[in-house]
Amino acid sequence: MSGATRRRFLGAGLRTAGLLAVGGLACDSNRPRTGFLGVMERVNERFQRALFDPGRLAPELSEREESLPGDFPMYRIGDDYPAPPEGWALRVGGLVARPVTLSADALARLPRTRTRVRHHCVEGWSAVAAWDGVRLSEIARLVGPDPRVRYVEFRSFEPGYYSSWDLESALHPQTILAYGMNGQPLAREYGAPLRLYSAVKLGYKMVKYLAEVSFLPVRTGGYWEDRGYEWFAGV
Ligand SMILES: Nc1nc2c(c(=O)[nH]1)N[C@H]1C(S)=C(S)[C@@H](COP(=O)(O)O)O[C@H]1N2
Ligand SMILES: [Mo]
Repeated sequence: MSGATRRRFLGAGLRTAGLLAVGGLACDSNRPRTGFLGVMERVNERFQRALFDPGRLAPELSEREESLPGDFPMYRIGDDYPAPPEGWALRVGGLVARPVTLSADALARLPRTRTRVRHHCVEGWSAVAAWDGVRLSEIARLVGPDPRVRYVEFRSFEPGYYSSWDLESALHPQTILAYGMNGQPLAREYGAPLRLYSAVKLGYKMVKYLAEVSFLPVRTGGYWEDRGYEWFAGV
């Protein structure tokens, strides 16, 4: 078995374990991270963190492989697309040396990158788009996380939606804050003015309608994670 195949094989096994845990959560949905399941979830994080190779890049696809307009599903918890609050700007903070607030203009002035990789939703669909934005590692460089930081939390201005990531996945070169899609400004449906996008996580980890990024020493949860979905959710 090649390293990559073995990694995928183990990942699938761990994800199956995660799904079994989801079944069990229905009994105890108020306290999904305590007791036996909480312990299992921590073990899972340890395994997946050890398996994650921060230097391994997901294949960048060609323009020919982009999903046709209209074929990239819009998946969301709400019935409508939330509008950004007046004077929207991204807050970046937590345990950092230099917290900042970045307007759309300030973000556009930071080094720009494009990533075109396959998106995988836990529901089973996948699609491809080209995403333009700023690497999260660039944002980290700006704010200077404390050495104790191990997690990054992403909060949406869509009420209730958030997620938290391991630091290594957040700093992966194909993890970006995206403000453009397929050469156009990001549309409302896909998370305007700014969303998280990454080659290394499942869809539900990619918070749309971003309001705040926090570098933290402790792990928090997420909208779907708090409902029993696997926390690490690597691809
Ligand atoms: N704010 C917010 N972010 C979100 C969601 C959501 O409902 N609200 N859905 C997640 C899920 S499950 C997926 S698969 C992707 C879908 O992104 P898309 O609508 O651009 O396809 O966004 C993720 N980020
Ligand atoms: Mo999803």
